[in-house]
Amino acid sequence: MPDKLVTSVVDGVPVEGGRTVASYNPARLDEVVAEISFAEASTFVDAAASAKRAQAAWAAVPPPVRGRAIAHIGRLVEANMHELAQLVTRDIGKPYGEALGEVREIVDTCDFFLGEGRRLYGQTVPSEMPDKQLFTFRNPVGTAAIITAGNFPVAVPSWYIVPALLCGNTVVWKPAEYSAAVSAAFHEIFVRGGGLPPGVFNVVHADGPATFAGLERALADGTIDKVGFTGSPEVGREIGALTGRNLQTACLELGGKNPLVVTPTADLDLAVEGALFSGFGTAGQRCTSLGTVIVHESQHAELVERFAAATAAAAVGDPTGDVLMGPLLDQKFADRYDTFLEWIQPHHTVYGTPGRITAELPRAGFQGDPAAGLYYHPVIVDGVRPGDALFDQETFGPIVGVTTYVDFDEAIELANAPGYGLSSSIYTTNPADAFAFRSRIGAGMVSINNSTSGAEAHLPFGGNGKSGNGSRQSGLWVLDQFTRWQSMNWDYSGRLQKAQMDVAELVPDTEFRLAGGQ
Ligand code: UN1
Repeated sequence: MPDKLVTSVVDGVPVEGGRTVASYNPARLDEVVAEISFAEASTFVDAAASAKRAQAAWAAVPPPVRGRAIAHIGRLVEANMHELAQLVTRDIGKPYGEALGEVREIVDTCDFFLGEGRRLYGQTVPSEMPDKQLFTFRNPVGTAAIITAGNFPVAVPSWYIVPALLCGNTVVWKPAEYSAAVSAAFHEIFVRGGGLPPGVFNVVHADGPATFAGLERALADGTIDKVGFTGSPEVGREIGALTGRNLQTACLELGGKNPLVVTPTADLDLAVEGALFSGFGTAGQRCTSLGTVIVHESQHAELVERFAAATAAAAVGDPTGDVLMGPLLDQKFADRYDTFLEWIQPHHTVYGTPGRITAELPRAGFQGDPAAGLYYHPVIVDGVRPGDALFDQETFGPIVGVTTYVDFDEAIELANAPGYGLSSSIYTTNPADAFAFRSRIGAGMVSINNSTSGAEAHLPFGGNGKSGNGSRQSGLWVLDQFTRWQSMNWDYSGRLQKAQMDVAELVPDTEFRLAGGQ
């Protein structure tokens, strides 16, 4: 039985919605993790209004005090680390070791931003006129609507919510429908740990259409000033269009078709390890997951043989155990993944069994009961080329393509061809290749001799092309999402000094020349 009904929380008060839906453990489909009360669009509108009302008082709390609130949140997350990680595993089937890493990512984010409360630096800038000083200040944007996916149900929300709060914004968070139980726990820890006043951090559980309708109204009302969204490029475009019509720029973190290039000088064992983790860790459901291995033709046969052997030997099964891969996140993702498997074509060579792990299609060494959950076989599809859907489009799930190249230019062309630009990787022992790859790849993130996934929480995270609109999360760079620069000038000369007009100039001697030969 689920512990409790998960509801939205607006202005510190639980709000039930119009319908209740059960959320299941994808590793044990007979286990209901929580009953979720889904809100109407009007609840989102109310939450935005509540955030708006609370914002001025929150912005008036000195930033170092807000930094202390973030410190306390980080401590409370740490004190609840195992319980929260267990809940991540129950809610979305993420293997426990990875779930623990995900919870640590919240703590890392708090550790970084608690200090930012004592910085949030502005600048003093010299004026072109005497007795006048110029300054810059970072101001909060106002209210932020944060809409997140469920594959990282707590780490990615923390990338938005921690800096948003630290910078003096108030928040309306709309988590993924299928990760509502762990989202509710995250919300409670944040509100309690931070001692956050009502309205500072609201959570709304709603489906996509209700969220979109609510967001549209809140933007028109002027109660939402900033939108952060992590999800698909299709929804990202909609959010981008909606915010653009309201003269806002959203922070958009969308999907990826992340390449991993294996050069002739690569350490193949390392490359295989990286491909295995980034291809099949989180069952291939990270936006940073490996899309296509692009291997030099001289290494192709050896790489594919070792990668296929490593994949066949990988631990798959119950995510409470020590496995590389658990189930897919939710039935919705399993259904969509089935359609990606239809993209396999006769000219492809497939390693592994495309489809669900069942008694008829068993997997040797499976840990647990495959019939209990949404378990799929990891598959490698060799011979993908531009023009194949499998090469061109993101396939959220445990499927990795392989293609070959002849010269370095071709490797770069193939790596950039799908038009995403989130993460990328190259395996090489030649520094010239590493730097050439870095400068020519379109991705926002580049790994050298490391997998495409597993970014650290204080480096800029974000993509280009179909992967986003150039916004960056994490570290100092996300401050530009949640603050606006304000400039101030202060003239204490006692007279009106007009910029560009009352500027004293020194008189340069442009005619002077050194006498030759002296
Ligand atoms: C995502 O899948 O949306 O870099 C984020 C990584 C993780 C975050 C992934 N730290 O793979």
